[in-house]
Amino acid sequence: MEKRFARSFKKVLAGGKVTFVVLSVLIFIFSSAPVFAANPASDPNNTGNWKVNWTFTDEFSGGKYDSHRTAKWNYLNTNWAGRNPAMFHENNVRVSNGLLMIDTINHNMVNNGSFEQNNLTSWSTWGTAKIAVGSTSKQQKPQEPIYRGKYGIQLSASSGASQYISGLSPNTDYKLILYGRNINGAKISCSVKNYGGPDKYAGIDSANFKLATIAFKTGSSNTSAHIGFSNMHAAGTVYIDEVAVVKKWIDGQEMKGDYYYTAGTLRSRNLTSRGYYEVKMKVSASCTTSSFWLRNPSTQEEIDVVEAVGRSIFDADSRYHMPTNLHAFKHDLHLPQTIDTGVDLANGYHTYGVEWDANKIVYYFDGVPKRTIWMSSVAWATDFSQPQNVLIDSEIFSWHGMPDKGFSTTLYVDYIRAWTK
Ligand SMILES: [Ca+2]
Ligand SMILES: [Ca+2]
Repeated sequence: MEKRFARSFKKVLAGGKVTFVVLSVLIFIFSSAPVFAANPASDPNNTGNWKVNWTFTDEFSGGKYDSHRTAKWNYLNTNWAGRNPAMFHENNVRVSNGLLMIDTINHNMVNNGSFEQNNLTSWSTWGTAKIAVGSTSKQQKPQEPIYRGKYGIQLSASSGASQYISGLSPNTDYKLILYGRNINGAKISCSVKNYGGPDKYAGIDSANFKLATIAFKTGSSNTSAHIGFSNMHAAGTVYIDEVAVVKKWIDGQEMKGDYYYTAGTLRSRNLTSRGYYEVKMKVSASCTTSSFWLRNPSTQEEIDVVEAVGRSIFDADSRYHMPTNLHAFKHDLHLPQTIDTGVDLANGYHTYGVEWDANKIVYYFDGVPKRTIWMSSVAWATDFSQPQNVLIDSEIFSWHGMPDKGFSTTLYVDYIRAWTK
């Protein structure tokens, strides 16, 4: 034992050269760490003389340059409340322990209200009620049998469905919302009863999906309500989807229209231009999106660096995918391309970057270039000389699935960094 130790010790002494190399490597690693942090992945040696642009850079660590909710970021999007049915909410954007966290929460009090369980569990039905199956296409048409996701409910003549909703707060404003369409002589009636006030009704008579809303306020001691919908006529077919009971006000913000989730966003207050932009984040392990992009607020050109879906309900491989895109909406130009990263993006932190210059747009994953769009190949390339906002958010893409009642998820962001010249 002793002998072996002595021999090893001698080896170390004799290996002075080796020690020198090891030390040099260590010194290089430690000394180069801040250099890497200060340079864009597109130019690690900074031959282009890039500078960190602190207006769009945030480590979310509470330091000098972290000004979440102040000079740097809006926590709401001034001209967009969020993709329905998820409404951006200030409280869904949090910062602690060096991380930005964006929550997405389903506030629906209805069980199986989107029918995405592919059954009628939790519903009492009469007549002939059954599951309707849709296409999960990205742009669902109003004349499809479902409104969002993949499933809805279909009612034949003189049929209906109802559900007792429990867990409501007394003396509180709620609304029932649902989408319906009726064909071949059918007619839709929906109702809210037993909530502590008079029975309330609304109707839909439309061949395309249309929103119905019934506002109601629970009584001073009522914590439940009875909701229902039916095909009143002895003919035709009714399709219903997206049934929700949601508080009118959630933490001081009114839930408008058909919104019943809350989600979050950060949007830079200032416009930026060409440069290298990067986010380091852990994608939400759900069917919601984790997105980082740039966009011109008036002319609407958009560089989507990533719109990741950590766990699509309809696509098991979504967890590996980094969907990128380039949009010039006013010219209907869209250049989507999905990068297969080969790793589960919801399992850890990864960097997603874009180099935006006059000649090209290059998408990076973990510091490696993965896709290049040459401006010379793009119609309307000059539009991408316009300044853009930097944005991050979480949305519901219904074509990746509709999470059920009680759903809550979080997107974790370590930093957003920007370099410009
Ligand atoms: Ca549905
Ligand atoms: Ca951080």
